[in-house]
Amino acid sequence: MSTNSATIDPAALADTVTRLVAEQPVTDLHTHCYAPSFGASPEPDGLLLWGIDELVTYHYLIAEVFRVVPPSQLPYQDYWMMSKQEQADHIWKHLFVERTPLSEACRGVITTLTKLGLDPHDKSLDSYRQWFSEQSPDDYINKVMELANVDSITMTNEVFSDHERNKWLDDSSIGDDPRFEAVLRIDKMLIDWPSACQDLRDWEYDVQSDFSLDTIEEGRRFLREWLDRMKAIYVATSLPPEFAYPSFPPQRNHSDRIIQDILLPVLEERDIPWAMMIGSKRGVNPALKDAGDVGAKADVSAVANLCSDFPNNKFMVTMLSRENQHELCVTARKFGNLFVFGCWWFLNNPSLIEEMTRMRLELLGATVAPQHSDARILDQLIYKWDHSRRIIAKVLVDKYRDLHNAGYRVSEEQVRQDVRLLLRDNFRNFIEPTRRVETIAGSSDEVAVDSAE
Ligand code: FIX
Ligand code: ZN
Repeated sequence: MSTNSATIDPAALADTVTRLVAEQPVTDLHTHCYAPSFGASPEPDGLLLWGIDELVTYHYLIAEVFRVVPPSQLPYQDYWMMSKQEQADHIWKHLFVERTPLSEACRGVITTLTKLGLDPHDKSLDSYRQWFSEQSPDDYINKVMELANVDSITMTNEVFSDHERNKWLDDSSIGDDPRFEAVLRIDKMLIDWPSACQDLRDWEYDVQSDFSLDTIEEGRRFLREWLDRMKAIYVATSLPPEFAYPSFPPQRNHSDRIIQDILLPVLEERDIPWAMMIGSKRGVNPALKDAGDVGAKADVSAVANLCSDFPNNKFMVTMLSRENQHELCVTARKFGNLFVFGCWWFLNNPSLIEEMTRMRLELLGATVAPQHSDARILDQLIYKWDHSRRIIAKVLVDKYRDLHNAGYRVSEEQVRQDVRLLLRDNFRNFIEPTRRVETIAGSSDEVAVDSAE
C-alpha cells in the first residue's frame, strides 16, 4: 500500500488518533430520533423528543429510578400518572441530586448538559427548562448535530404505528428533511403475522394469514409502496432470542414464508439491506413499559443460514447478548453480505463497547460500523457519540501501537481513512455499493460487498 503522508510519531499517536476520531463526521445508522416535520415534544403527539424533561425521563433512567425508589414506595401506576415534568423532577432528585450520577445513562445527561454549556449541578430542573424553552427545535437540531459531529440521522419509522403511519399518509413531503433518512421498521410482520395481516387487510392489501390467494404479491406490494413512500435506506426488524432460520418447528408462525417469499425478494430487487436486531425479550416487566425489556442469547446460525441461502441479499446485524458477539464476528468473516454494526442497548456501556470494538477490529479489521447511537431523544446524540468516540479512539491507538511493535508505522492519512470507514463509509458503501470512494492511495475504487472469504 502506498501512503501519501508522513508516519505518525509514536509519542503523538494517542493525541493524533483522538483528534482524527473527533473530527470525523459520523453517519448515525440507527436512532429513534425524528425530523421536526413529525412534530416535536412537548406537543403531545410530537415524535421528535428533545429537551431536559425527555432527557431525564429516558427509559434507561426510569428503570434505574425504580431501583432507588422501589414500587413499594412509588407504585408503577402512580409514576405513570405523573406529568412529564413531575416524572423528570422525581428522577432528577433521586438519581442526580441525592446520589452520584454514576451509571452510563446518568453520566450521559451530565455530558450532554456540560457540552451544551450548562452547569450540571443544579438541584432543580427549572433553569434547564428555561434554557431549552429558548431553543427552536429546527435550529437546535443543527446545534446538536454540530456538537455531536453527526452528518446524518437515521430514523426508525414504524409503519405499524397508526400514529406515525398517518403522518406519512397525510404529508407526502414529511420525510424530505435532508438531515434525516428513513428506515422501514416491520417487527410485527415477523413476530405476529396474524395481527400484521389484519392490519394489512385494513389498509387494503389482500393478504391471508395462511398464505393463500394473492398474499405473496400483496405483501410485496405493501413493502414496495412503503419503501418508496419513505425512501427507506433499509428495512429493520428487532427479533427475539428464539429467532431461528429455518424456523423450528417449520411453519409455526410463517416467518420463513415471509422472509423467503415476501421480504427478501423485494429487498434483493431493490438492493436494500435487511437489518436484524436480534435478542430482545420484550415486556419482562410490563409495568415499566419501554424500560421493561431485557436481552438474551440468540442462535447465530440463523444469521449464517440466511447469508448463505440468500447470497444476493444484504444483511445488517447487531445482537443484544454479549455472549453472541464472538460468534457473530466469526460468521461475518465467512459472508461478505453480512455487515456487523453497533453496540446495542445494554451493550452501549464503555466496558462492553471497548471489548466489542477490540474484538471486531481483531477479527474483521475496519469493515464494521462499530457504533450507532440508538438515541431516542435528540440531545442524546451529544453524549452517545462523545462517549463512544473516546473508546473507539482508545482501541485504535492500541491497535496502531501493536502494529508499531510489529514494525509498521501508520500515517495520518491511513488513520483518517480507517476512521472514515468506521464512522461513515463502511455503512454508506454497504447500502450503496456502486458509490465510488477515495482511497489513501489516491485511486477511486468501486466498492463491492459480495465477496466471501
Ligand atoms: O428495538 C429497538 O430499536 C431498541 O433499540 C429500542 O426499542 C430500545 O427501547 C432502545 O431504546 C434501546 O436503546
Ligand atoms: Zn433502537
